[in-house]
Amino acid sequence: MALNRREFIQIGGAMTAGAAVAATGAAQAWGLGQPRSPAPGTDGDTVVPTFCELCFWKCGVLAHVRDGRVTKITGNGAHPLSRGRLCPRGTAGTGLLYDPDRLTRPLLRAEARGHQVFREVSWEVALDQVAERLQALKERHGPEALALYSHGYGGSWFKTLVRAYGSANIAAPSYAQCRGAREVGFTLTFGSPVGSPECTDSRNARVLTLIGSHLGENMHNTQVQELAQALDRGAELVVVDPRFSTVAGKARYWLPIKPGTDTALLLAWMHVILAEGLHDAEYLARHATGLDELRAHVADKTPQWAWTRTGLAPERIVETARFIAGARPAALVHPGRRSSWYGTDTQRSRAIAILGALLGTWGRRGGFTRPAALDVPKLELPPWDHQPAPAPDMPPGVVYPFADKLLAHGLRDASVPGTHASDIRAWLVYGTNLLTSLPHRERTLEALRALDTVIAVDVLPAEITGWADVVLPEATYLERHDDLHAPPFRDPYVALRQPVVEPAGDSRPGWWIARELATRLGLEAWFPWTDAEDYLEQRLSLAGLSLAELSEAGVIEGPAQPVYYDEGLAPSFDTPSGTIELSSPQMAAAGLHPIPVYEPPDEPPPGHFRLLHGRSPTHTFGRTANNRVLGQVQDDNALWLNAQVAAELGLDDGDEVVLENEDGVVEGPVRLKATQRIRPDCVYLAHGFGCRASQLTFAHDKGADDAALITRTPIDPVMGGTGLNATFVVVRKEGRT
Ligand code: MGD
Ligand code: SF4
Repeated sequence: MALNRREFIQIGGAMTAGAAVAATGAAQAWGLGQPRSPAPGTDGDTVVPTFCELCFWKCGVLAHVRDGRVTKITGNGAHPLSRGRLCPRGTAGTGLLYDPDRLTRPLLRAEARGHQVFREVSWEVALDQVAERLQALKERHGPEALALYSHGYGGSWFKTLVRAYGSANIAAPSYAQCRGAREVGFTLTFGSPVGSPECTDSRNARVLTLIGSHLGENMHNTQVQELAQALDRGAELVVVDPRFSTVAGKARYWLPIKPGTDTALLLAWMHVILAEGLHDAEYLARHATGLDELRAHVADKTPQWAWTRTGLAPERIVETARFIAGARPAALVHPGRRSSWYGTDTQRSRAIAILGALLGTWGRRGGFTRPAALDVPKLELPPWDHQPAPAPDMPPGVVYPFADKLLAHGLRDASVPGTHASDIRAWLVYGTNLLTSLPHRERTLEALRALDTVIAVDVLPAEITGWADVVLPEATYLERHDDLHAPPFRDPYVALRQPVVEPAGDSRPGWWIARELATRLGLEAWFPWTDAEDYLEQRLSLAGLSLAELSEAGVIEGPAQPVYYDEGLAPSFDTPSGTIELSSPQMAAAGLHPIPVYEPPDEPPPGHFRLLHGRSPTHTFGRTANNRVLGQVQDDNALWLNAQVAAELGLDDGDEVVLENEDGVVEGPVRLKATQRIRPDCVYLAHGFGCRASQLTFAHDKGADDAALITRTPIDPVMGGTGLNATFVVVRKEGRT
């Protein structure tokens, strides 16, 4: 049974007695106890530094507060990721903070799951319920029957809770549905992943090649700033995309490649570079192995060979190969971010990495930096006292040999009765709307109907919360502390998330919720602190820092360090051979192609288009769709279709159309954007719209949801990622069949 779009959550019932736990003294409890004085030059505003959560980049922000309300949010000049500037979403945090639809009270399901009726309860009742359910689950089925889905920085508290409880079944869609294939491909090649924030050195690139990476629409603040800096300095762009993206408009070369054929182009580029001796022979001789095998492998991957596959003229392939190689090593071939495209994605990412190696870009200025993090040790915790069973995220008898994190869709499949021997019976869902982030929506619904227990921790009544038995309302990032952020980055730093204003209603910080649950479950030993400030103080003291100094500036930078191999940093590659592995013995040992092989994607059936999807600069997946500030800029998506094809189908720009996939799933209506900026064989949607949750009163029913149409996903044999660009659809005017 598909969920009816009109189905909704009725939140009813009065708050029970005792709901206002800790209503007195709340300022102290939530970390707002310190007096703050007005910031100079702000007309009386108090300015509090913290870091953003509108996406996962974690830029430093300055929240301006007056009379207990946030009036505006600006970039923290001291923070290495923002350097005083934010992207449009970062400035719109108030749209989340003051969203009238926010979850502000704990909720208990009042009727059977699927009826979507809740009653408000006190925190004691809600937390007792969760603890009782989890205790009973452990006794009956063992701790591994619990899966945690967690996406977002506040999830760290719940990861500790679930590990302490005894389950390692922890996953996020950011791996198998996003950058997992990229990280595995780069790790197989160089011994380390690209990471987040990416270790790309765009700002120093002379030629920057973007393969399906729509920087500027895909808005990661630092990356966009660095792209602008590079362009200012005269850098040139090569953009490979079936769509004339915004950044393609700034490129020297736009290569409108046939979707799914990028590996053919990459192999042909390698062919030209090696045949013409344009590679960095000295760098490869010092650092790489497998060059002879690679040379033999690409000998017949000529530009003519690639032409028939990619649709790109051979002369253009030769010209761009020479152009890119002419700038080496300042010739970054960008690794992209969401790499979950065709189920052949680790091999494509390997091909990008190998091309980068031929150009000598890894560890070189204008290529990739090799940063290290500031050393901020973690608190010592007791060992996890339970030996977790083998993860059930792969189907029985199937192994994806290089899957180094759990597969979110695999845990979902293990929650559908009868599919796996080792069943998952309960989900704790933190900050991820699985109905739109996982493909095969029907299967997710099947799991949600079958599970014994579903608990959601969220800030908004997203669709997933409508399926929960208990909904725990979290305070937003502007109302809470979280763990310290000290990632590897060119400028090493540690940043603090701290509350700026009081939590709305009876929402609570994640650290408090997780700790309360731990106490009820007898797991306090993994939470050896009284509150977040105590935790942060203890952790900072291990690094010789204090919370007082960090809360003042929001960020502390460490000493500058060398980040390039030829400028003082010793090269090291954490592969089995200790070299860059152009041909991968690890892959060969696992029975996989040691050098990427081009595998053609399926062709669309007659009358069908390949469905492509990407990002909008003012939104992050579905998490910002209800943000009324951002909605003023964009509140829905449009379906891009080639203008000539639209005319042939009798469709006009602005028409309302619907899409239907090969399995008969219909999505829309959605506005048509008839444009010459896309190839005739594909259509394009920005992801994150078409919201089905009626309680999100602003976003509900606006635009179309690409995820609902994804019912066929080739699986990457290397690491188990889902190919999300393998859907074919027909497009027709609404009402017409
Ligand atoms: P969202 O869909 O934005 O992202 O997938 P998700 O992580 O599921 O859902 C975010 C949820 O977090 C919402 O319910 C929101 O209300 C809640 N939330 C926001 N802030 C907070 C907070 O501070 N605390 C708590 N507790 N909750 C919060 C993203 C995933 O999707 C990713 S990373 C990628 S790259 C993939 N992209 C993608 C795609 O482009 N197309 C399709 N079809 N599927 C995709 N799946 C993947
Ligand atoms: Fe916030 Fe934008 Fe930075 Fe993401 S890129 S953390 S939304 S300011």
